[in-house]
Amino acid sequence: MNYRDYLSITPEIEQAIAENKPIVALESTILSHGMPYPENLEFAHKVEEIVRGQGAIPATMAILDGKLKVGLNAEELEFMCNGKDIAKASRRDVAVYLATKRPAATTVATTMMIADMAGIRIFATGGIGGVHRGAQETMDISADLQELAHTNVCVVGAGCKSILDIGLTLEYLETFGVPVLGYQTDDFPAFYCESSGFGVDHNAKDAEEVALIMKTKWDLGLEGGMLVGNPIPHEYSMDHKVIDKIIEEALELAKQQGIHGKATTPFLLAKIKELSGGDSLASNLQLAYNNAKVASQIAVAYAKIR
Ligand code: PSU
Ligand code: MN
Repeated sequence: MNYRDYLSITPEIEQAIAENKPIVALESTILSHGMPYPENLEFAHKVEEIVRGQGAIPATMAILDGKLKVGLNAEELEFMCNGKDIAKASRRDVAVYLATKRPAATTVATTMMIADMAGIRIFATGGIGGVHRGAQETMDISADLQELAHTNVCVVGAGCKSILDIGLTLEYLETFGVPVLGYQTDDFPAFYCESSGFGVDHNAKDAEEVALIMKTKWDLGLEGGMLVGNPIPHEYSMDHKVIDKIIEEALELAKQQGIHGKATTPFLLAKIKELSGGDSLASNLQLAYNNAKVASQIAVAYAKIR
């Protein structure tokens, strides 16, 4: 068997791949471990509608029934949003969950992996994982960053949350040769906030420019992904001071409770939501919709020139 035997691609997406139509990969960890039910289900459908509205085809990924699923039907989306015991699959977990047929949600890393296997080059997410604060001691660095280093997929996200050390995350991406573009901004976005105070390599003026940079990179045989930092729309951007205080509190709770490993990110996300009384969820939804829109525009532009 080879990797293709593990892929289960919907007929619509299979045809779109064959005809070089624009496709946007979407992750499922944001559904299973990043948002409460039923808001996550409403989000899952709406984000797919936004992609379609821009003339692209959505491909939400998951690991189900021992298959790498590319595109989920309504029943599968419902399961990813409300099912019991859904694991979180990063790169190291993929073989385990396939072989043991355990249902699992895909992170940025595994969504990139599956997209690459299927030949999908653009992916919209909320925010990426990165170098955690205190990583000098804990060595907690998300596998998302190594995936960006090696896998040829362009990820559109609202930067990363300041649960991470944003400066070190950007240093890591530089070391591994990952282009970091701002989408119509000079400043790397900080998820809930439009800006982080850290600069990007290049301010991309539009979707066509991002698509051309993707094509040029891969024409050159430069392996690895790209990160497009797309800021949260101004009207939904949260106050730095407010969100930073909440994040500090969440980090302190994680420390007190001895949370570590793959539980860290979901724990922090849930606490932030709890402590912010739902404001952060509203912002999270809006930034993810905006990423889906921009990623779709990039996918349309890329399909024209690839
Ligand atoms: N950051 C968020 N929301 C998320 C995640 C990260 O603001 O939903 C999810 C993504 O799926 C990301 C994963 O790929 O968490 C990273 O987990 P870890 O830090 O364990 O690698
Ligand atoms: Mn980690």
